[in-house]
Amino acid sequence: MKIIVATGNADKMKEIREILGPSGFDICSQKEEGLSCDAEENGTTFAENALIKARNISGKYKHEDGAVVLADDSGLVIDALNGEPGIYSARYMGEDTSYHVKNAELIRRLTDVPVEKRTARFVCAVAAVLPDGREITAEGTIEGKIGYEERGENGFGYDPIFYLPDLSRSTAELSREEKNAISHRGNAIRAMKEKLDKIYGV
Ligand code: ITT
Repeated sequence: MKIIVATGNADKMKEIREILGPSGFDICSQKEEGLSCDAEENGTTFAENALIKARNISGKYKHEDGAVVLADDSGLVIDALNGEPGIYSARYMGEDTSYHVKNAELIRRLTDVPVEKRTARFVCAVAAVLPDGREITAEGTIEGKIGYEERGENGFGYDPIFYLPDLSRSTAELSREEKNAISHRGNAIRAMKEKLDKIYGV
């Protein structure tokens, strides 16, 4: 069975490929299939937005053999900012604003917030639309705290300010394998893979 990953984010695509690893599925990106998502992400939850993206690409894939279309909607939820940027994580301060600027602004907004109240989590909802139209979702999270400065060069997006107290490192200071083993995306994709393995007897 082919899995088409409905994301335009190359960093996410790379992580999803690594997390799925060698499997009974043939994994391709939407780009490799010449497809792109033009649906508005107007859902109110991560899961709704993941389903919107998966349905959009599934509706455009016309091959007889069919494919599972998998989409990831994710973001950073900061408790002291009432959950911001949340489902608006990619759009926060504008899609074209650099993450260096976005991260600096989030740190600035937390200036007076003490360490115990800087709790945050990355959330990832993964949705799959199967060739027969069935829809499945899975979710994963990772808990951490917003740091006082950017740290680390790995990962992408908000990783440099997402600090893991137990490891004394940001997720941008983890290796790819270390991040995937504990991340929101790792947890969500592994939960989804279990469901797909059951359905397809892989
Ligand atoms: P697609 O919709 O095409 O998949 P996107 O980047 O627009 O790509 P989202 O709407 O799901 O994806 O936005 C997720 C944003 O949340 C992403 O751009 C990052 O800013 C942030 N984010 C998600 N996972 C992250 C991670 O593992 N590390 C750092 N930031 C992350």
